[in-house]
Amino acid sequence: MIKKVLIANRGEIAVRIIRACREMGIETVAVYSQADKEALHTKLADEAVCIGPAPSKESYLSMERIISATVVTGADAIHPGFGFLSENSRFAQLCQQCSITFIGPDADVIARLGNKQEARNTMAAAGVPVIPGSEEAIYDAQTGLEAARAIGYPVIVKAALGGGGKGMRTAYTEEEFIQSFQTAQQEAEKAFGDGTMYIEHFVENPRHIEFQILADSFGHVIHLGERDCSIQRNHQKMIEESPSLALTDELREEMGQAAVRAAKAAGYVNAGTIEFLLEASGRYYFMEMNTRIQVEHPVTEWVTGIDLVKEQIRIASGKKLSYEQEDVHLSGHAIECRINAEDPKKDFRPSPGTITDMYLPGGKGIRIDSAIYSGYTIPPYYDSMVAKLIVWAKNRGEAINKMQSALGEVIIEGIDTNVDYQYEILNHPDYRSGNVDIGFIEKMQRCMV
Ligand code: MV4
Repeated sequence: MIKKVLIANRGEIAVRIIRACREMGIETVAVYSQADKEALHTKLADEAVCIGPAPSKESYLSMERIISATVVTGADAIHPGFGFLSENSRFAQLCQQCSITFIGPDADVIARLGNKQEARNTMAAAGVPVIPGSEEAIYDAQTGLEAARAIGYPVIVKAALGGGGKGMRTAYTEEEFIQSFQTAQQEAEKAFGDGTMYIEHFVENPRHIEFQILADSFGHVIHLGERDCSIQRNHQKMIEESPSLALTDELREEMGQAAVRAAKAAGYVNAGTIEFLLEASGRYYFMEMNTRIQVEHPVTEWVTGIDLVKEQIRIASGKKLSYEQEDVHLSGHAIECRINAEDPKKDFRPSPGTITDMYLPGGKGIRIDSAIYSGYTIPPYYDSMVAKLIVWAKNRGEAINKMQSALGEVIIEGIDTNVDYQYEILNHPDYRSGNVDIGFIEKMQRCMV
């Protein structure tokens, strides 16, 4: 039984987790940095513990400080949210050693899936389609060159410990390859302290489709359909939706089953996401698996009616899933826009500061997950995402109209936001017709300048 949860995060996701706990009758402990004394999560939790100065390294990324706060407050579990320590296998292991329930998968599963090259091989062995590529780790450019020749150009060189676009380079020719490999490897060594690389054929102009799964500790695994996350910029998603226009019911069924196989092959327990690249032809490939609750989880919650954070807590408490696959039906259409404190006119430069006045929309089919309020000062130390606006309607066209109407009502004074930019994306004929891939924003941006 989990009686008290420490939330090792901040911002809207911390608030989201506090709300789920409260509804379940579970006590909550917030941790906060000196920059977050006035943050909403600090105010909303039953208890709050200051864990250090503003920089994340000395607060939200400090395992010792977070574990200490857990022990001192007598919390029995930690929910890591996303980012920070959420996919850190050493942290999950530390929790286990301290008899604290980590609300997420086992440390060894996080570690195995965190190595993208190992994850790829695990999935291939389980019959999940992977992108043609190298089967073994590659440490030098010469070996890479031979692998690339066998795979066929264009190729992409990736860091085994990478993700989010770091330590990744494409090569269209042999001439280009050596340089690309070395640049990617240097970046990987700097970012992850590890130069283990692998190579894949480069899939051009795909969509990013990810499947939500839930897995309990009794071996039950279900999928909750997909999210189309193709609208992104520099590996930062901007708009996510469910279902995807690109999937037929047959393809959804097939990819969903592949996602379930993937989770089973990894020995996965808790909520997870299988990322796929989907070609226009309908061919799909496993890319990586995320072992955390994700920013865009609300679109899945709305089309399935399932509360993912509550399921995470139930699973971590050793309970069986509340749903079987037959209970899961996708209904209507949900879209999420991420509202960031940034200036799209200045290359999306972060725009922290004080919110002098604020009004957020509401009404039927509108959900706001945020941690901002009028008079709140957004600190400059953390992520620029300050709110998520999620809408639901019977179909995609109505959901787009509702989102535009809602974006039009948003007032956030005192800082710059991407709200008007989001509105423009939703106006774009290619977005409206669903004619998008992961290069959409880049192309739209080129047309604007
Ligand atoms: C790829 C790819 C094309 N082909 N792999 C981006 C981050 C990391 N998760 C893997 N990524 C990609 N891997 C092959 N073989 C294209 C990307 C990619 C991408 C993927 C999803 C969403 C946005 C993206 C933006 C640029 C590149």
